[in-house]
Amino acid sequence: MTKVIPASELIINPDGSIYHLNLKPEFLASSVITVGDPERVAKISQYFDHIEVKVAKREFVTHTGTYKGKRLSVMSTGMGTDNIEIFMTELDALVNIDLHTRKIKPKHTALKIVRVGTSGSMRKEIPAGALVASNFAVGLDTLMQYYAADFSQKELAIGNAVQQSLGLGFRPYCFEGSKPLLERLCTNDTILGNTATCPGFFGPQGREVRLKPAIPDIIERLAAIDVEGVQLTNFEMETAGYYAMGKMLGHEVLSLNAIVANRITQEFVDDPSEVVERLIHHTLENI
Ligand code: R1P
Ligand code: URA
Repeated sequence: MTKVIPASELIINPDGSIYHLNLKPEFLASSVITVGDPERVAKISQYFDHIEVKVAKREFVTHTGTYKGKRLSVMSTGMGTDNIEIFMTELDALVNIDLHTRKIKPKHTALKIVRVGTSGSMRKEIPAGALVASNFAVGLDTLMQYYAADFSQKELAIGNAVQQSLGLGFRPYCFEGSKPLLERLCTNDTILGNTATCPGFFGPQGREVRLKPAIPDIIERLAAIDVEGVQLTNFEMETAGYYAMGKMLGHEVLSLNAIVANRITQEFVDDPSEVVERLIHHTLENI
């Protein structure tokens, strides 16, 4: 007998929508494009043939419609893996939990989820303006201290190498993205990379404004790691959380990065909207 999930553990709003995302199951497409910035949702859905649903609550904005006849949802998450934990759990509940009986459905549904986000390059040869698909992602945050997950030998080795290199008191978690999505979305105009997901934009990515980062050479230390040919290429703040939650919940997830800054050459793109727009078209055409 599957257990009934109590109201305190999975909160449903009075109208039957899920607590933070404010969505009912019928509002969600099985292919989902995710973005950090709520304003980026409309920048993607403007290309839809038509929009059937628009819902917003907190940083979670959803537009569902069709692009060239294919049903898609575009959703914003805000910044950070703590948001991704909420986002992925509720997204999964929309398809894998019967919200009326509060029981796990006997048949699992796997969603396709593609992140379209901005990112900073830690490699001279990956310039601002490039598009990077994340093969592996390493989370420097502590989200996975609170979940039990299975790691491959390679994922464990990468996590260990990062822990050793940064001298952290916990092992960063590493997961691989979806191979089928990578095959479709990592095309000639996309660089295959591996992403460091950080619990902040400034100190945790080695940026010094008024405060000195505790690991000032974090870029050099991360860039020097090589585990069976896996080298880290870029910084952002969500990908490892997506890959961890996606793997544990059984969804296909891929993160695509529009590189807006190069941390080695210290360049920033003249027009961030241009590279993001290129990534949006790339994603809509290939998802
Ligand atoms: C920081 O500026 C934000 O940009 C990146 C980081 O992951 C972080 O969320 O992604 P988005 O452009 O999707 O927000
Ligand atoms: N997002 C990040 O998290 N870091 C960058 O350098 C650029 C975008």
